[in-house]
Amino acid sequence: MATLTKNPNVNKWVDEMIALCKPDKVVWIDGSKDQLDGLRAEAVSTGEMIKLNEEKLPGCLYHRTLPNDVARVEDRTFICSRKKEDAGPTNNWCDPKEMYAKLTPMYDGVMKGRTMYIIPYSMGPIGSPLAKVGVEVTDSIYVVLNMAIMTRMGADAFKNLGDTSDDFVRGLHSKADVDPEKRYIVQFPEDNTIWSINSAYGGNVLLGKKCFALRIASYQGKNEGWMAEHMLILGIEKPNGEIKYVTAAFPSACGKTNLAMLIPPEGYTKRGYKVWTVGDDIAWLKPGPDGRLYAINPENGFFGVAPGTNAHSNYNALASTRKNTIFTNVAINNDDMTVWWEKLDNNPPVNATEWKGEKVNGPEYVAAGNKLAHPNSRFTAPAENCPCISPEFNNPQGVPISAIIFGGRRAKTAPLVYQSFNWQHGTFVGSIMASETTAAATGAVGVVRRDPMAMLPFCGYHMGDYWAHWLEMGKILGDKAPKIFNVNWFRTDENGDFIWPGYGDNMRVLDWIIDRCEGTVDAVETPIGYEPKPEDINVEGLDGITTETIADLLSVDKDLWKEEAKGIGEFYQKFGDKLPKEMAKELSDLEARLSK
Ligand code: GTP
Ligand code: SPV
Ligand code: MN
Repeated sequence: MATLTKNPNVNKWVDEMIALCKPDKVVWIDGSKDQLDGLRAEAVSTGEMIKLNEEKLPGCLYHRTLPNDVARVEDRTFICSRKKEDAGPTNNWCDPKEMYAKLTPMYDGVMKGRTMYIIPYSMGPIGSPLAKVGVEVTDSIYVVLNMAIMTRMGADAFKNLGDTSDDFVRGLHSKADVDPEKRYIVQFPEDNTIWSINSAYGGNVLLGKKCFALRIASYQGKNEGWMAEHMLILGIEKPNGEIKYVTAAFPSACGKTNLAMLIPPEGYTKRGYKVWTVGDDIAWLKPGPDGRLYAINPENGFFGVAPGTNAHSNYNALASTRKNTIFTNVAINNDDMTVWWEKLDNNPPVNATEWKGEKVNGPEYVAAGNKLAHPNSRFTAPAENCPCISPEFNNPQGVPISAIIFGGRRAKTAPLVYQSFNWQHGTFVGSIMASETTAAATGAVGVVRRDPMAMLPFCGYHMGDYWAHWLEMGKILGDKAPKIFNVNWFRTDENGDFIWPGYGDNMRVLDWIIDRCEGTVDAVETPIGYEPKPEDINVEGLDGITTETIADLLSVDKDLWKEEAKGIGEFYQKFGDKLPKEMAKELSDLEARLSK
């Protein structure tokens, strides 16, 4: 099949990949409806995908991955910079020559008997000065159909690249035998190259997402003066019609999709507040012509966590999944070919197929303590389906950011919300983030670990250099820099239950954050930062949450924080002389304030 571009750099690289993988057939993905319909039909005919109820879930497909292939694999993810110190202490590293030598034989002939799909795509709106082009070759129709939702995919992406540029990210993916022992997710930042093999799941194989838009892009951003971050982007429309945009970085499965699509409590909607979603997972940020920081969402869809999503917790996410969506590893209701997952409602289907493919009686299966859907089961939904998608979603210039919010799952230490003293202190606040691990990556769940800026698994270079880049960006932005905050929706009581209601009620915290950005509300200075006066968090209409509860949620336990500071000191030691001196100073200042 003829190439879709005259660009010799693309064609040469594609020829090399064909020569390496030796597919029986090569298909260039032009993005046309006919072509995608054909691929959907093919995937359904081979059983790779299952067609869902056309009346209830029009255009929706189901896919099940192997039980050993259900999440990102951090221990098999590598940053192969030429120098080890450029990958830093938080990444797995291997010499690129060695890694190419190890993987090349694994790709040699891997697509014999298979078709190679060549996927051109744009991360960011086509034509945006912030957008970047990628090409992914893959032997998986599932990848093609997901990329069709998650990116601006097809021939148009090449328009953005032009006929001569070499500035595209080369992504090679083969599911191979889906052998977990031979699974590798490898970034070569200096080569604009990603090689992924032996997985067929989400973040491991949709190479535009974590591999490109975070790992490679964070490295590009450092060199080119911008930032690639694991952040949602949302707009808060106020009663006067003005919209303020904020970004928020929370670790995987810690609430980005939920916050990005929140529906404010009734007291707010009645007054005319509304939230608009620009992005739910990744933000690319760059100073604009007016000196403010602007953000685009490089993605075109949502790869969201299914369990926990329901009409009450996240109405807009659920609505986004009602057509043209791919469901991965949820349960099927065989009576009507619809989907189910934990907490969708209280009625697991009787005639169910659980996520591994076994037919079970849903209520009995759940009562026995099993899960019908995998905890990291996901939906891939087009952004245009989202009822609250921002009118600025496709704005090539992005949206101006007023506040950056960090947060994670902390049962005790972190208060509901606090504001950093300034950008440098805010960078420190991001760097000391810690959170309980979730099902989004393989490994133990619920263990507290440091996850700076929610980028631990996604920073494509030395984390010390990354913090230095943050500090540098702060200097460039000066007094136009967004204000930096930290939130925690996950403090628990003595029974281990969450105290804060979360979800839509998080609007009450955003409200204070916006007021702080506008300078219309006072704050209390604490050793860790500025906190609200408890009475400045609106609790109107909340059941069982009073200003006293807020005071409790805002309490800072100095002894716990002294322990925390010790832990931060130990963590910082890993970075050696790459730790910016500003960060060491912020830590000693914190310690001094705690001892006062
Ligand atoms: P990734 O897509 O993995 O990057 O995750 P994410 O940050 O977008 O996470 P998501 O919004 O999908 O939330 C994951 C889990 O956190 C779900 O089980 C939610 O129900 C839960 N969650 C989200 N927001 C809140 C909240 O405000 N309070 C509580 N208690 N749980 C929440
Ligand atoms: C995450 O794990 O942060 C995700 C899902 O957003 S994945 O695309 O699999 O990385
Ligand atoms: Mn994510």
